[in-house]
Amino acid sequence: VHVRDPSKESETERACFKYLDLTSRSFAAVIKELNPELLMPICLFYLALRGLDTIEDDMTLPNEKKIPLLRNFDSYMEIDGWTFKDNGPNEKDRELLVNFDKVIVELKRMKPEYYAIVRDITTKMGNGMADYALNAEHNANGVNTIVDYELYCHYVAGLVGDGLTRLFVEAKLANPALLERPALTESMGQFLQKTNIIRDVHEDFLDKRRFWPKEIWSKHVDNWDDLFDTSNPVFRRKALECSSEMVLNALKHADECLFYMAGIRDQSVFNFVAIPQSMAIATLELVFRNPAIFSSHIKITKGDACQLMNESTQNLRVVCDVFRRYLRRIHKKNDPRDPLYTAISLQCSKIEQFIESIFPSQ
Ligand code: PS7
Ligand code: MN
Ligand code: MN
Ligand code: MN
Ligand code: MN
Ligand code: MN
Repeated sequence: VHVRDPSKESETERACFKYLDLTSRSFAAVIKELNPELLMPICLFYLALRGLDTIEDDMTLPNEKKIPLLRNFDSYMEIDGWTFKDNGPNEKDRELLVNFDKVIVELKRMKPEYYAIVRDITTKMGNGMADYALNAEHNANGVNTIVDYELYCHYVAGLVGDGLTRLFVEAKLANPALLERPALTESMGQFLQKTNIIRDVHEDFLDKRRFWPKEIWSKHVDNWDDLFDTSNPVFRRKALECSSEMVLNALKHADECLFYMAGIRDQSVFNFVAIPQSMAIATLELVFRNPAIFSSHIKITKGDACQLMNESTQNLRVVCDVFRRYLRRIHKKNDPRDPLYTAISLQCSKIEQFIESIFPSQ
């Protein structure tokens, strides 16, 4: 196992690891365990995208400032000494942008093949975030159709998957055939991002941001705010039914995620991709038919996270067992009074059968 030696690192390299720790909850640990060939490139890829997301998430920045920053971020990250100090005081990741010049020094030291991938994804994500911010201004701060919802998830997560897959293949740590199956990569990002959007619905509501598509919620309530009116029992039931539809929509990516992971050839890369996916299926089970999502920020327990870490650092069979376990729990929690009861039940069976076909439980 590879261990970092901070005494052999440059000052800017140490700074990058410091901002990685400061800005990420779950990713810091898995990035630091990566194969040394990809450790620094993926750390820098993460910091570039985290910088972009810190601008996107800052609701104190007016769109006339935010949009050009997002669109030009790929050029700014090539300017020696560039920093950004205008994030609102509450923006938890503002320190990263205040010290971004140190990240830029390291970006310039990357292998050109890796840097080209990082730059390409940063360009595309920044423009996608800008399109969304502009569009939100005209649509009561949110997305309308399921197509728009999935396009947003593509910009902020599908593209990350694309960049990571190209890095894995370039480093010869994944099967190049993955590059010919972009739908599998897209599902990896969509599954993580959709789960995050379902779980964070209350936090985003407080920030006046809405990612749940109107095409879904309007089938359940007339006004978006009704979902958060926990004093009304009818709205409480409607909100749960609406969240069931969001969970069902996310579940359609699960089988392709398992398929993608079969293409990974390096243990450290496997751990890096499998841990977030296991956390996502467990989070999906936690949010399913859980009214607390509309009034608080919920998270899986430390104990469960710990067990998932151990299980996801073994092999695909064990990760499939994790998926099977949480799918059975979703299946059991499903309520016959839910209008989507049958659809959810069928979807769970379908994924369980897919797992059975690759790893029969004899
Ligand atoms: C480059 C490792 C592995 C093929 C910063 C990993 C926010 C869910 O709600 O902070 O803002 O607090 O928990 C990560 C596919 C992206 C998608 C995306 C970059 C998986 C900026 C992660 C992560 C592709 C946009 C969680 C998508 O953020 O959310 C690297 C394969 C960043 C991955 C955002 C979200 C990540 C996310 P919140 P988080
Ligand atoms: Mn964001
Ligand atoms: Mn964010
Ligand atoms: Mn957030
Ligand atoms: Mn979120
Ligand atoms: Mn969050």
